[in-house]
Amino acid sequence: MTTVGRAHPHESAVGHVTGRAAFIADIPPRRDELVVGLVVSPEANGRLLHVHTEQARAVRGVVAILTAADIPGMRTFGPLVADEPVLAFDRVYYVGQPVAIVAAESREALEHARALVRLEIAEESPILEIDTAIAHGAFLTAPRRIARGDVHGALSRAPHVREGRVHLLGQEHVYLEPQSALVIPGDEGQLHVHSSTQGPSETQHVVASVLGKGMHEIVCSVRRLGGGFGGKETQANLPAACAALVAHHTGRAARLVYDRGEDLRSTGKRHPMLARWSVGFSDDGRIEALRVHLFSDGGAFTDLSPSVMDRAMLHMDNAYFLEHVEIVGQVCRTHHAPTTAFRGFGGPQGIVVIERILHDVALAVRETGAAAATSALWAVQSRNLYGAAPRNTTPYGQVVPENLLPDIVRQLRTESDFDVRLDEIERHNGTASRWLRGLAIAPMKFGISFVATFMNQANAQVLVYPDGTVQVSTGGTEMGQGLHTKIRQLVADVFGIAPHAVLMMTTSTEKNHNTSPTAASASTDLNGAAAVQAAETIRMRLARWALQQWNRASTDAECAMVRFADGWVRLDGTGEAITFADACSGARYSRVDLGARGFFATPGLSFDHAAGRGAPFRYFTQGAAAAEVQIDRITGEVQVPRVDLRIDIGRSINPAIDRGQIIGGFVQGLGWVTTECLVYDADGHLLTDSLCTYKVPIATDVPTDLRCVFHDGDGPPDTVARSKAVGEPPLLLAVSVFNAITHALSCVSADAARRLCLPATAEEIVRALDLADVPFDTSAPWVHSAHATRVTKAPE
Ligand code: MTE
Ligand code: LUZ
Ligand code: MOS
Repeated sequence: MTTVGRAHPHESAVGHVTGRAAFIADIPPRRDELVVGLVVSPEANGRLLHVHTEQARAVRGVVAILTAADIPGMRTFGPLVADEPVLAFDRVYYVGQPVAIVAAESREALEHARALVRLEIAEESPILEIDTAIAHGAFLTAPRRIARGDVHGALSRAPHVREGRVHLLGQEHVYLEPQSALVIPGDEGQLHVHSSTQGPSETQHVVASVLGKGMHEIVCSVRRLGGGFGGKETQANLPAACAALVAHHTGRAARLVYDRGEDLRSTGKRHPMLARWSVGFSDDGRIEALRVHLFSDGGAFTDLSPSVMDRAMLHMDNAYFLEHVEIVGQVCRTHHAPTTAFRGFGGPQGIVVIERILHDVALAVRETGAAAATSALWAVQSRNLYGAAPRNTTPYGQVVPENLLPDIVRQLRTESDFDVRLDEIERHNGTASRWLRGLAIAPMKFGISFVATFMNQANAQVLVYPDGTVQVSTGGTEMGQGLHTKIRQLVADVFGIAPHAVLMMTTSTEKNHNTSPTAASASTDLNGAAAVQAAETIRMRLARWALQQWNRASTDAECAMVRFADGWVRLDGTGEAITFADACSGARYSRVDLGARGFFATPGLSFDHAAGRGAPFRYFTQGAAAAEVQIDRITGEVQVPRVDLRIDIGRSINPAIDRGQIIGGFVQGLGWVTTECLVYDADGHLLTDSLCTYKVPIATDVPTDLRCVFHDGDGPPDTVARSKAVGEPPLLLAVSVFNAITHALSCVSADAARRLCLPATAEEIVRALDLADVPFDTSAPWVHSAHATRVTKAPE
């Protein structure tokens, strides 16, 4: 009996619900341990004139106060460009930027001293908006371009042309465990870093470079994360480096755990984006030419912004064939915390933009009377969907292999009863009801592989013990997504043993080095493949050993006849059999190596950044969603009574975990498109710095009727167990809810639909519906507003 394909519980399920699963803050303190906290900039922009620490140093129990001058190695770091200071030196660039580190014997001493550190800053006015950054020429990158065909010519030939723009806000990760690190000094200046990081190798690298040490002097371990969602792909590095600085200077263990408010204020979020477009289309809404200019808010430093922009541009096509197209993307520099990876990594922004463009086209088609009002959006979507060759190549030249989209969308329409419900909803909207309803589909395809080709690699270590039990270590980190459970199942199947005989060990750089962060949804594809490969090496050795015991030739062909199943090792077609455990102990006695390492590098990838062409993705996870919304016309409040999801994830390794990823990802996306609104004051202070003011979805926000179907498919032949990545793609399905809200507004007026920006908060909907006739002041500061007019003062 195989275990792959079964709904095994998450390896930490019991630990999570009982509270026994340990996070960084739960590791028992050592006797010499110091509590660490940061002093951060209260200003968004200015010259840092002086850091006054004398009074704070005098507090009893304070052991160290460190500033940039105390950094022995590199003062700046960054995954692509080392432009981010660990601690501010000559200037401050955002509210919440770390300036000094305080280490104390107790939390009381720490808080007392923190309040006494005084920062002297000569304030300057900050850039807080994409529009302002563009006006000032404040950019972190030069424009990048992906183009095909003759856009200029096609735009001038097109029967209709429209221009438009849409503004999307960011999103806070709200992982349950805030950023945390515990650093313990070891022999001869070595340091052991326990970090809640998605990228232990990068954390190791940053700590080493900041301390001026070799990477071999630093070990970074991660047992688990209390969620990451991209927010710990790079941004766990700064707190780890700060704790390491304390351990380095004091020789004592040092622990830094952000509180929620600090985490919300100091760490970067999803990239806000602004898109401007010109679209040329035929009478019936087929896109003939499209030019899009995307601007993202990269915050103060580069972080992963160029890669996020790449992925946004590479997902601008979403599910649609764009023959003549030009996509230009540029990252703006503002005085916010550096924006970073967040589930979808620019992909969600890219597809919201193209979906809005299709709405714009659909509304124009409706205005010309060329198509019936009913299903205008759906008609335009289907007219532009990727199809058979030649309508199946992306703007960057990669063919969409196994294009399942037409099939997925067709089945979704049937199972969601889409046409009938759409009719009924549009009829309803013609009545004078207080409730405005909407229904729309969003198709989705998400490219699997890191857009930086070199990152698509992984290694794994498998250790088999003489009692037939197995330990597996990979560079992949477990953040709740079920990676460890899936790898455990995969390895159990290689040996034909029960999953409980396999344990996933703490991720640590001393076992698996030079690894990529656990990200891009590809961790099972990468680490799972490496682990399977290592396990297969050992299985081969065991098969040879067994054949020798049975006095058989141990050729490759004979080895292939040895079966590992149900805890036994058997020779096909003979009665020869030995238990797996006996084989392991026997093989050890015969001095067979029962440990192996596996290495996997994704084959077949190529992407030329300069040309904007190539095949950056191994395959696409595809799906579609149909969402229904109901809007209160007076309050703007949105309810989501029903959602149908259909997604192709190949052959699921663990359907229970995958269902959890799909529903969890969808609901996280639902928050982004509806209620999660980041509000800053005019000086760049985050006003929504608690979960009272920043509204994430809770259980009661989950659609009442939420259906989730795995699209029937065989999966790609060359992925691990023919599975497909599942982590990020479902978040993109929540764009269906935004489409449904836009549809509802379009039943009132085309302008209302065109005004809507993201998130579609209640206030935003009321504003879009009718600027003149609303029961409250739409210039109120918390109305985030479509065309980027913005908050100028805090709500009273
Ligand atoms: N699921 C949980 N429970 N917690 C998380 O932090 N992160 C998401 C997704 N699902 C996340 C999650 C993100 S951003 C990614 S990239 C993938 O998991 C990473 O893991 P995978 O590659 O194993 O899918
Ligand atoms: N991280 C990264 C990612 O460095 N490159 C990517 O392409 C990516 N994609 C999704 C999430 N994280
Ligand atoms: Mo996920 S944004 O790739 O960590």
